[in-house]
Amino acid sequence: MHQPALPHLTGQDPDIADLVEAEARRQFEKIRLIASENYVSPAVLEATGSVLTNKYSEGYAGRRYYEGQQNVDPIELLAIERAKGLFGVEHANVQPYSGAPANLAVYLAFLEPGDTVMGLSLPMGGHLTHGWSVSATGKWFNAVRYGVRADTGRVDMDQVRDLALKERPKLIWCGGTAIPRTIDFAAFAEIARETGAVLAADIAHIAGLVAGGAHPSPAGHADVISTTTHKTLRGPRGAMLMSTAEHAKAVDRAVFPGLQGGPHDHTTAAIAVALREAAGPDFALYARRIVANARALAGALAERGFDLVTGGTDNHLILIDLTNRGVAGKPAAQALDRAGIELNYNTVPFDPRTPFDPSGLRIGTAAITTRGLTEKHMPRLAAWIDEVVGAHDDERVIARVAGEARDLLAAHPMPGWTPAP
Ligand code: DSN
Repeated sequence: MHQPALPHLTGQDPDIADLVEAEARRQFEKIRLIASENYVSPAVLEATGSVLTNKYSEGYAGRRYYEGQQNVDPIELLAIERAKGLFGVEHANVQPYSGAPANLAVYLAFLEPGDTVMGLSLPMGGHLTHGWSVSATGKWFNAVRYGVRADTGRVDMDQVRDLALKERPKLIWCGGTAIPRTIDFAAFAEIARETGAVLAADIAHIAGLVAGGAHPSPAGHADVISTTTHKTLRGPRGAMLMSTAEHAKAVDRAVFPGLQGGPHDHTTAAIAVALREAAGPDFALYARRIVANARALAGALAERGFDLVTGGTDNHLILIDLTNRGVAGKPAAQALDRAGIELNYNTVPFDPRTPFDPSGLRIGTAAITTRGLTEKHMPRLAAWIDEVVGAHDDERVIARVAGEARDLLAAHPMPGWTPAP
């Protein structure tokens, strides 16, 4: 049973309806550990599926290029006010379609083609749009990359400073997609100030933790903050850019008309709903539980001999280097998926293997925390991961674990869908 229900889809397009139903069941039955995913609330689903998808609203509230904005303007203004209140920022733009377009808008706001940008190298945990070579940001800008320390696996702040002093980037990114530790926004801000760079904090992964007070905030440190809205923040697929008042115009102009056309108003409404949820008292508890689960799972995995990058976690994310287990990330991730445990293979720092066949696994605890799993479940989860990684070609073990995982999750409701009685 979908909530909201899908009677028209089921009646009119059974092919798609069947696949949506199958996907809901898959999400219900799998232990979802992809660090960038979550389950949104029925209220967020309703807003996302509303008639707002029918509207065009190029421009900003009070300054649109289309008529009929009597309802869209207040929706977007509410989203903006909620973002500003939740993150303690002076300006918010809720129109970026997703994380990569949001980050591209940062380039457009602050850089000219060929200018120097500095970000965490992708295989060390950065993001494509922080200047990686295959991204437009690496092709159209002079990208220099910092890394993590070989001995700690943590961002090498000495290298960040030395590189910034040598290369004088116009823009410095902090944040990324596979960083298991707290980001020191104050230290990045000091380096940016010393070298005259704009500091952009990409908090896509940790936005929900920041909102819930479970991770320090970049507000007051970064000139601009970029985030998606669908990871730990538990909103719809979308993004936001936040900044100081000084940079508000540049950010807005870069998003529209610089990079995008009409905002996706249904997404804007769903972002507003998610931001209201994130401001509620339950969300701070949720954010703390995400971190508690990640710490408990990391501890249980380490006890079983897994080699964790940085030795553990401060946030929602765990990065496992499987080298000592004699199996690569991809076959391990595929076996775990068959065993009902969904995650992604990932590079680890200094990975001798390729990004498409790397040495690691990335785990995140946002979605399982939404399902109500707690620290007490983490040793069992670690045991399943251990068993499947050790027997990744033994389909009997894999099928047994898949059944056990299904049984565990049957007792934990999923927002947006319940199995037929
Ligand atoms: N693809 C996202 C992630 O999984 O981290 C980042 O864009």
